[in-house]
Amino acid sequence: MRASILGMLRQHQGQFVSGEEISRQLAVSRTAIWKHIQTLKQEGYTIEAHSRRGYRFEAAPDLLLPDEIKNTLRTEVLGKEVHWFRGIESTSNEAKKLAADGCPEGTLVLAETQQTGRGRLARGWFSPPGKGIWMSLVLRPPFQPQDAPKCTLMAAVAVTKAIRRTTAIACGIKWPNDILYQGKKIVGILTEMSAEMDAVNYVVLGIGINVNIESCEFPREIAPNAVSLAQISGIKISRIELLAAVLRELEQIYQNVVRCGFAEVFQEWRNFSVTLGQEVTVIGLDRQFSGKAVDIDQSGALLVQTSAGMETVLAGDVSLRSGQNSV
Ligand code: BT5
Repeated sequence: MRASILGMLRQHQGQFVSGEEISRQLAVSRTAIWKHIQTLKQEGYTIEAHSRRGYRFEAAPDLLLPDEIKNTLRTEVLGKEVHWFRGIESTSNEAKKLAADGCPEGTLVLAETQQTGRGRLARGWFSPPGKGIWMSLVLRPPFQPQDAPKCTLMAAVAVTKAIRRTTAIACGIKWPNDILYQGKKIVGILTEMSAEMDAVNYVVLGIGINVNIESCEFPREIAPNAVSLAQISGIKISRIELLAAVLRELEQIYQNVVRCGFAEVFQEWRNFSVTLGQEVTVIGLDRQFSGKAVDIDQSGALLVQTSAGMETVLAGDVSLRSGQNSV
């Protein structure tokens, strides 16, 4: 109901809409409207209330609120259920809880800030308030468990396309989970799953996008290798527009993957890759080696030509020896 009231006020931007009119159109009492308006104000909306003229929408807060998202989203499944937090430990932890409790596919968890945002291997993810998109999405794909890691490549392609479309920034993908601009990381992706032997229960896609972070705000240890979209473009970027674009791209690609498999994702991934064709150093859990990244295989693993032969890299960190990035 709150979203409908908001929608109605927005339609009449700059003008008052009487409580009576809202009450008639939405079949809700004037007391209930007043209560919804109070909640909207508490969330940070500026709405002028006048005893005779009614309510006038003035401004929305710069927050990724569910009511705002509903007005902007152009998807059928992704983001239809949204859980928003001003602050949370990690959106992926929350999404995993919701997924285990049976939430629908496409459930989206968003936070303005994360206290203990996570990267891979228990690394941290810097998530300052209001400056990024810190999101986790629950998928329930009809894949075999061994296909789930390919979701990282799928998400990387979707986010790259959304960023390019929304900001015209020519970012690229570093295998497996980073989106970079001129060697600096804009986006990190963390794919986690719960599965049985032959079926996936759920996949949680955790995506962190540095949107409006200033260069001086990054902690010293990550500053040399990190950048935000606003830094690159020189203007403040609308988080909500970018979020809508990410979900739309992701939904289209995901639906296509479910119908036809990952071949198209892999081809697009190759086109956006900044890793292929480069001399790389691979740092795995128990060993390190160097060679030329030549392709990805059917499972999404990176193929690296070394002096000793072809290596297949399923997990690990890759640094580009051109000095481009070693995050
Ligand atoms: C990743 O790990 O890149 C995956 C990051 C996923 C974050 C999202 S945010 C929403 C969701 N909820 C979570 O709790 N997590 C997900 P990895 O490849 O391991 O990279 C981690 C490394 O990136 C760190 O060790 C830092 O060096 C660097 N880093 C941390 N925060 C960064 C930031 N905001 N921008 C760029 N680099 C960062």
